[in-house]
Amino acid sequence: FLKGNPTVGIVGCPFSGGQGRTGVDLAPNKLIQAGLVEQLTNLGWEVNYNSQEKYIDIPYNPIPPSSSTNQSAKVGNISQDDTKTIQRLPDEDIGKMKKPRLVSSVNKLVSKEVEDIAKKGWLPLTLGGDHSLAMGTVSGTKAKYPDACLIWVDAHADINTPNSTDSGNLHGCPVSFLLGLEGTDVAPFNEWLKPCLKPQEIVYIGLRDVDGPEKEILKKHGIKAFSMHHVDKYGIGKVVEMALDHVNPDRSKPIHLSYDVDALDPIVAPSTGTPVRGGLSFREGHYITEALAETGCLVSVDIMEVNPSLLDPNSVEKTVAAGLSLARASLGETLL
Ligand code: HAR
Ligand code: MN
Ligand code: MN
Ligand code: MN
Repeated sequence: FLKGNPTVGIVGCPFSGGQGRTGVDLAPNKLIQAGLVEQLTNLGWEVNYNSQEKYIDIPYNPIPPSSSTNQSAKVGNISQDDTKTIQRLPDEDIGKMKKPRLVSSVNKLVSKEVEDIAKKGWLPLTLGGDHSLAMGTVSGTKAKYPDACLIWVDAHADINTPNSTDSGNLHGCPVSFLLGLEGTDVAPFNEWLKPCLKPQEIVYIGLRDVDGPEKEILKKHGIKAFSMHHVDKYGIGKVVEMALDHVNPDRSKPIHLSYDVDALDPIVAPSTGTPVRGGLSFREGHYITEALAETGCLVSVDIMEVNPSLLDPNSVEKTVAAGLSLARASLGETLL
């Protein structure tokens, strides 16, 4: 699906507005500083990202001006004025949704950026940031590849609607917006985000913390999900095969991989906002990315929810290293 030399466009999204903890916005720069660009270059990819010193592509968190002036200053197609506009938005809750205007406006930019990169024939690699950003990444991928399927690797289903959410955190809701479920046709999201995904086009791997209303939604819409129970029962090789058979039986459709690092066991990726025990081992987690790389169908990848501000330096190092190796494996490291 990709055109010309294998080329990746990194979309750094230092965004934490879809949930309550700061620090997840530090992940893109942390991953870049830890060597992501060099590592992907060594795999034979041409790597595009914004500027030598300012890796952040999508600026915006309402950060104090002192620390942020330079960091949030430039980037991509987004001017400082856009950033200020976004930061100035009054952002009262709408119903139960927290920071709806911020989440919506940031995702609108992310969607455009991912779409632009995909339309060049490049692979967008989005570095979160929290998982609300998948509203933008998946809709951007779908704009270029309308028949793309979505493989969602996560401890959580992130399919709450604005009505069903208990926390009000929008990182628990992106999938419902992509599907256009009841309650998602609301401003400001419906001003730019149209339902772009069908229930049979998504499959989950790694679930183990799904809310009651989310289980109802999954059942009602017949959405395929492989929980940790299924990983134990069948083994990860069979699970990935069954997941692909469901969304991509002929291995002919483009694949968007949205990877929440909390799918990994907290022993492997401890520094994340909502860790849940009993997750994927290091190898199981990487096997998924390797198997998807092997299909030759991957067109877009998200690495989400690394939070370098949580726990001790050793935990942060492990989690960042896991984010890096998942990115490399997704981009074909083990095929070499
Ligand atoms: N289901 C819960 C909610 O809606 C928890 C959301 C999960 N957190 C994430 N997303 N990291 O995968 O708030
Ligand atoms: Mn750009
Ligand atoms: Mn998630
Ligand atoms: Mn999660």
